Amino acid sequence: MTASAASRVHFRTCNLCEAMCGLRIELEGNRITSIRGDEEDPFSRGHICPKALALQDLHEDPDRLRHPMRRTASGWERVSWDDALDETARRIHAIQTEHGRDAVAAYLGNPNVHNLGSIMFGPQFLRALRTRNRYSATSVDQLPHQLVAYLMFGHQLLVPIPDIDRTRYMLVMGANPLASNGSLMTAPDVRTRLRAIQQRGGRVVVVDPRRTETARIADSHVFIRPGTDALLLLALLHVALVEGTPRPGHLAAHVDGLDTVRALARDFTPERVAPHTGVPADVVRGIARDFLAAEGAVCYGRMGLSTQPFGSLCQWLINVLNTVTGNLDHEGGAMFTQPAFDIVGGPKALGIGRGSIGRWKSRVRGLPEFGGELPSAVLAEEMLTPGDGRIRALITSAGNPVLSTPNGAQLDKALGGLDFMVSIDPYLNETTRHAHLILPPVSPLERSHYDIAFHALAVRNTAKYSPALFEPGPDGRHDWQIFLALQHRLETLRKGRPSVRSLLKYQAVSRLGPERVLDLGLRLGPHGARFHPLKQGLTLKKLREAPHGVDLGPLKPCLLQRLQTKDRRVNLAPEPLVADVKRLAEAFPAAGAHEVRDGELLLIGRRHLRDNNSWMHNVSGLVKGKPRCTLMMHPEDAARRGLADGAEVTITSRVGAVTVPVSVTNDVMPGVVSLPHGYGHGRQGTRLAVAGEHAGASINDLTDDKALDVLSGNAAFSGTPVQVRPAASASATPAA
Ligand SMILES: Nc1nc2c(c(=O)[nH]1)N[C@H]1C(S)=C(S)[C@@H](COP(=O)(O)OP(=O)(O)OC[C@H]3O[C@@H](n4cnc5c(=O)[nH]c(N)nc54)[C@H](O)[C@@H]3O)O[C@H]1N2
Ligand SMILES: Nc1nc2c(c(=O)[nH]1)N[C@H]1C(S)=C(S)[C@@H](COP(=O)(O)OP(=O)(O)OC[C@H]3O[C@@H](n4cnc5c(=O)[nH]c(N)nc54)[C@H](O)[C@@H]3O)O[C@H]1N2
Ligand code: SF4
Ligand SMILES: [Mo]
Repeated sequence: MTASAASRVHFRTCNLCEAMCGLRIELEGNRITSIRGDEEDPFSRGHICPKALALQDLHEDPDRLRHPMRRTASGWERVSWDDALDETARRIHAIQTEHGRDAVAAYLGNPNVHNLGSIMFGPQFLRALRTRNRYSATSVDQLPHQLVAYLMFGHQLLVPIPDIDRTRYMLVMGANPLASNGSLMTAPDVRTRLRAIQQRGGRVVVVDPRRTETARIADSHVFIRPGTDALLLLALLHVALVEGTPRPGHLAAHVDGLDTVRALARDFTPERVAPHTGVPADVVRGIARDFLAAEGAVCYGRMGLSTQPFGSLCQWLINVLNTVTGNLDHEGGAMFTQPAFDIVGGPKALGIGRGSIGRWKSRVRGLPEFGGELPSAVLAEEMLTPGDGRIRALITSAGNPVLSTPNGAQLDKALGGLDFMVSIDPYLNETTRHAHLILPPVSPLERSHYDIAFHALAVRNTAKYSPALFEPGPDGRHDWQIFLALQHRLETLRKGRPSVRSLLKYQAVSRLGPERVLDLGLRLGPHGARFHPLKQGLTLKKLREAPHGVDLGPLKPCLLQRLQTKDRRVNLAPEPLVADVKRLAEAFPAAGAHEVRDGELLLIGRRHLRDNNSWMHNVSGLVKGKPRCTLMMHPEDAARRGLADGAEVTITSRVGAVTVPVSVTNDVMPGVVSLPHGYGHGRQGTRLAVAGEHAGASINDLTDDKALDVLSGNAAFSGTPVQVRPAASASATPAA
């Protein structure tokens, strides 16, 4: 792009969260003069949130790394791409040769999923590494959804999506879409979509230990004790199945396991679970009654339900509830997408694997792999525990596991002891400061964009391609180019000699890039040119001609075509999930009730509209204002501890302690405290000037790497037991 003073307008999709908002970016020459919502985007209709403006800040951020760097005794030095890539491949190869393939681990973070090139070229790089020590943010996030989808529908990404635009009753559990903008529910402008439910006479009910932004606009909000949602869901099923009659609708002839589920729900009456959940039996019955009566109802559960000790049970029981009430694969219920680039039903080479369980186990704790990955909660112990197979080297890509995985302080320590670490990342942060080499990719505005993942998780079938806004500079490399270059070098080292064949292949694939694969996927997809009778379907060219995106219509019932189970039936009662109900019943016995031990409080997380996990605190426009890394506490709990609003408190858990200000509020239920994640900046050796001034503390220095949803291996962040007391240096206000 030549720099001229001419003004121009560029349209693209925001890549920062899952909402896929359309942006209208104005430029004078190569200077961005405004970023606004694209009114002509048929899906987002002009909506954006404050983070969209940060795309410019990120692009211009002086702290963003623009060339590879090597850590030396006297600090970081600039190195050429060839040197950095050669050295990385050489070190990985040497360590794998000496200590075995599994001595090298990889951790992939969340922004990979928002990056076209990484989705397309990351998996083959990982396969080329040939290690069983693969980790990602999946196991601190949505792993239970994927496990349950695999067990019930035969593919880990056949995740049902709430049909928010047509439902008349939406039961939101453990999600706060008004802050997060929706997750596993790509729905730009979720506020308007929730309001629309109410305007057409429907209801929105939120179940959450905190009165969230979403709860505030809902018709009703129900407090629930963290970690007990599976009990509540069983009680809803009890009312629907034992006291009422199941009605799985058009799926009735295709569903197995209904009797098993009904038998499981028999004992879990609303009265039996109320002492544990804190939700009165009549409230449960009221929700069940309204859910059953609504013409189109959906239960939707996200982070708060996945990252708890019964995360898989929760996501399973949600699917069961939606199914037995006739709302699965039904308008206004929980539906399945038919994305233009189909990673589930399309050609195998362009898709994501169906899933797998337990093909290998983690060395120390013996936890099973899922979909080729081990739980991130074991990453540190696999580095710290001596013996054969110990992890000695790590590759991170778009991840900050020191701040985002449980017991981050332990991982922080473990990273310091690695023989080699390389990070593909634009920032020198809490994780990458331990790397020997950092390989920074281009900024999001320097790459093209298509949401392979989020179109597949959206509440409408749409497709949109955005070209790069800026041409990368001579030292710019795309994530996919870094993956491909490393893969080529590793394969060459393994062969022991350069081979013309592999060089030609590397050059050919480099020339193709993500665009050609995208075009192929679009053509072969359900809306593609290949299957269209008049050959009028989608191609990349068609998408280039539609810069605001293409609307492909509302979700349609399609499960029976998309189902990937071997017997082509829905398995309502997969054996591992059925068996796990016993663990639930034992954890919350029929005769018992919740007991508070020695002033213990249960810690949960929270998200704020202006945060994005750990990595956008270097944008001053987003961090200004009142400090957000505070511990929310109910007035009764504060009074008991002699704490006034704003007092510094020390929070301790089994694994660590942090100090933050307390924020006394009725918005959390008694016995529960809430701290956001993604903070804990300002550490030595990082290069994040703005974030350092808004450092906060990391909740994951409190969360426990031993607390898991044992079925999936997902981290159980929610409900971490903690003690809270006035910070040592602070003088406490005496209790009234
Ligand atoms: N602004 C912003 N947007 C984001 C992100 C961000 O960091 N900031 N992150 C993005 C990512 S990676 C994701 S995965 C999504 C997450 O999207 P959401 O899941 O919508 O996000 P959270 O705000 O974490 O919502 C979880 C809710 O669960 C509640 N909760 C905690 N424990 C329990 C429990 O035991 N039971 C119940 N019922 N509720 C519980 C919490 O109080 C919280 O309100 O957001 C995405 N969008
Ligand atoms: N206690 C608690 N912990 C949590 C959560 C919680 O709710 N509570 N939420 C969890 C969830 S849902 C998630 S998804 C994880 C996130 O966990 P991670 O993915 O490990 O962490 P992020 O904070 O998203 O960090 C993203 C990293 O990617 C880099 N980056 C950004 N864009 C790009 C890019 O285009 N290419 C490359 N190569 N790098 C890029 C950033 O600089 C940063 O280092 O955190 C989890 N941790
Ligand atoms: S809601 Fe998400 S996609 Fe939309 S502008 Fe904000 S960060 Fe971007
Ligand atoms: Mo996430």
